Amino acid sequence: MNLTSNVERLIEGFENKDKKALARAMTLVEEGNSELVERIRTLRKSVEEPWIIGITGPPGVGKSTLIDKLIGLLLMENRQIAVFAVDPSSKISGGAILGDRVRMQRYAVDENVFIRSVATRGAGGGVSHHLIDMIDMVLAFGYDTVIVETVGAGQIDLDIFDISDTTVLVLMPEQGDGIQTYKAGMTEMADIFVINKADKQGADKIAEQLKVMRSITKARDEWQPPILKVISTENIGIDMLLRELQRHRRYLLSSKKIEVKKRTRRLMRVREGILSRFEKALSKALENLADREIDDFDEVYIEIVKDILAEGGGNEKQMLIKGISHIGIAVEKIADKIGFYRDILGLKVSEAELVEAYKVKVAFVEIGKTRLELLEPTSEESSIAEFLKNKGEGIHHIAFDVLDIEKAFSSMKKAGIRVLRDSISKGAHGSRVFFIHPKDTGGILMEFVEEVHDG
Ligand SMILES: Nc1nc2c(ncn2[C@@H]2O[C@H](COP(=O)(O)OP(=O)(O)O)[C@@H](O)[C@H]2O)c(=O)[nH]1
Ligand SMILES: [Mg+2]
Repeated sequence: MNLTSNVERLIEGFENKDKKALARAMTLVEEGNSELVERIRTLRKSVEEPWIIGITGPPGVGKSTLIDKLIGLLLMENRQIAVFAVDPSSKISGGAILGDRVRMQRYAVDENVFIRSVATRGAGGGVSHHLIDMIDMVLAFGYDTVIVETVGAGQIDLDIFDISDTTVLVLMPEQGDGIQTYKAGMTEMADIFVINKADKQGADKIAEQLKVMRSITKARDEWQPPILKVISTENIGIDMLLRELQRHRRYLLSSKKIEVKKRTRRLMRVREGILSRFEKALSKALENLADREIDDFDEVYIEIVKDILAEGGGNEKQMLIKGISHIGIAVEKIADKIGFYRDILGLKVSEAELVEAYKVKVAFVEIGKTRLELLEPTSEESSIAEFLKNKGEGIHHIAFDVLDIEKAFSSMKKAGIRVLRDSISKGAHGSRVFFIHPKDTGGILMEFVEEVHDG
């Protein structure tokens, strides 16, 4: 399935409010298909004033229970809610997601609620990147309220303050030595404090500690984070939480701080997008160079940059050309040439195979990431036979590897470039190809190939 129709299908699904399309988009995000996400992002208008709420805190304090109750209230306000539970990588809370699912699942079938867990990867994460893309997908789908549940550990939980408009830090009584031991920075950054499990002893003690902390770190701030006592299991205090969330949102809107939030998110999206592309390209480059001694880091760097540019800087003019797929060479007899390429140059040469449609036999010679395609005519009517008759052996065509053959084809047509056969046709191994006339290229017949995409 090629990219264009994939995107079209997904967007159609989004328009029809088909949750399956959204789930598919999520999977693509997790697989790192940033191209597709970018296309959806540009093609589909997203909710204009989304509300993004972060709920963070140590495992077991009752975040999921609280979110479940909050969903109930938000639904009464006609909000469309997407919830992301970030699966913590920490051992302590293993299995938390299953619990989250159970606790929130009564809403899983509600069409106004979408619940999804987000897996954290190993070190280096990439969670934030996926999360931002996932949030964009639900906003494009039409959800206007996003709740992100994260555990207070690791990078993602600091990022949550950048991702969310409002961040709620959930704590509970009997939390060891109190808030001092809690991850530095988190208490200072929260917009609202919730002391959940207020049915247990010690809630007031934590509230006092938070007040002291607030008077020290927030003395000059316009927004004084409220400290709320809540019993999520009994639905006590959730309405108060909703009111404070709304008050904070009004504060963001009236103080124009919402613009700062949006800007931070925009920059974060760029940073994460670049980082994730960079990481992908880096591992690919390292893999390609694995068998060699690498002294020249510039070489790796150039590989990476080339790869990133080819992977779709989205530049229309570049036609999403990834590189040279192969160079076609017309020969009288493949068998006569194998000795040179294989034995003298030491390159790998594939078995010759028949391509009926073009009345040729082809053998590929591998050279790094690209190949030579030796072409031998099997009939007098073959265009290769004609080529040999007119010009003798030599370079017959150059083939570019493109990401989106339809886009390449239509831009050629639009530019008035002469396209042979005037349609895209089937090439080897399920690929799709078209050719343009040598007159427009400087005397070389040019082929465009899109390899098969999965999905
Ligand atoms: N006593 C009491 N238990 C609660 C309260 N809220 C949640 N719990 C319980 O705390 C446990 C962990 O809740 P959960 O929502 O999974 O916490 P999370 O890990 O922060 O998402 C569950 O057994 C809940 O039933 C509360 O207000 N009071
Ligand atoms: Mg949870």
